[in-house]
Amino acid sequence: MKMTFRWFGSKDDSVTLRQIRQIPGVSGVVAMMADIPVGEVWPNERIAALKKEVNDAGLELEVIESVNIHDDIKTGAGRRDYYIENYKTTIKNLGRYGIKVICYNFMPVFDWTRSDLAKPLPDGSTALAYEQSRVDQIDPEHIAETVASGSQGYSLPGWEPERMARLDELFTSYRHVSEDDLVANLKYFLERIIPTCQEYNVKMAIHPDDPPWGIFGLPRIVRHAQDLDRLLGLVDSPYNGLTLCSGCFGANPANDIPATIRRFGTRIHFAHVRNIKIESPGNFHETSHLSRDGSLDLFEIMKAYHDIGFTGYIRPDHGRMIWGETARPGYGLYDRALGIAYLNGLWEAIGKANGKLPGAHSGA
Ligand code: DNO
Repeated sequence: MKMTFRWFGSKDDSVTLRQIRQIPGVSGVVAMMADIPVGEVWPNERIAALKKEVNDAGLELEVIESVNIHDDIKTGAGRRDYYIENYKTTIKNLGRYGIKVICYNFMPVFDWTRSDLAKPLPDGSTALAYEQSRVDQIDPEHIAETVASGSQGYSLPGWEPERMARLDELFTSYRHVSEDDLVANLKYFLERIIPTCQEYNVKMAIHPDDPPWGIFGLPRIVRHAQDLDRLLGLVDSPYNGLTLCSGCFGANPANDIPATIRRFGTRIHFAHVRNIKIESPGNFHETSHLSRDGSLDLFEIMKAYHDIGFTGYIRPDHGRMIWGETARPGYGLYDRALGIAYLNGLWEAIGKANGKLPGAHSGA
């Protein structure tokens, strides 16, 4: 596996490349370009500059999270072919600069959703939380304000202000989009981009819906293992793969993460590994990565990756805010660095117990 760390860019992240370089075992960062409007082409010069900046800091840039999908592609609206052509150009441009994996999602209107971005935990830290009854009370058209009020002034991935400003219009555009339509629109998109991915050796890795159930009456199609089967079958190519996010997919206790890893093995290109505490159905909060702090068994998850000989990219995921850090919710330095140390420790121990050399630093 290759251990990575999500980074939002020097202008938009409280964490520096220099700090990331000092976390043991990290090979590279997972980056994005939040200022490029969804649907526009990512220009070569911008990609070249980002790559240089990351490489100059002694880190690799091989994964992008995310190149977001324009809502016209998801709804199948008039301009989808135009946006698909732009997406193909972005894939080509990224491929030319050595990007190997693009993480994306196909969630209508909203990316990830939480009811609280700073829930106090008993140890004095804060974490992201989801409480169904609170989400049910939120007027979806005002959710952007709720989210912004807890975001510490940082932009939040997937909550682009220009999209949030036209939520009314977005909701209307999905009014007649059923789940089957959404699946058909994903197929239409994948059929057109996967040949380009193959040509430029860039693997697509879809992120599950977060949380993995329906919200605000919108269609959702990446919620459980049957959904993953269906979507991998839409275009049966290694370039059509998964980002398996343990904390997101695992919020539904029926989703067995180690079993999912063993089942989809080589189609998982990117692993997000984190823990959550499920309080009751539909209610959870995030925790430290440690197994005993949450509901997921991180040892079993890392063992499953080890057993399948995982050579893809992995990153710790949302961390708590600890030690007085002020940062983008979920994306501070300290708790994610602790997460990496723990994941590397599990990986080394599992490898040695299996009689194999640790592979944490050896790359793909
Ligand atoms: C939230 C992230 C998501 C994820 C996208 C992938 O913290 O896990 O925003 O990056 O859903 O497209």
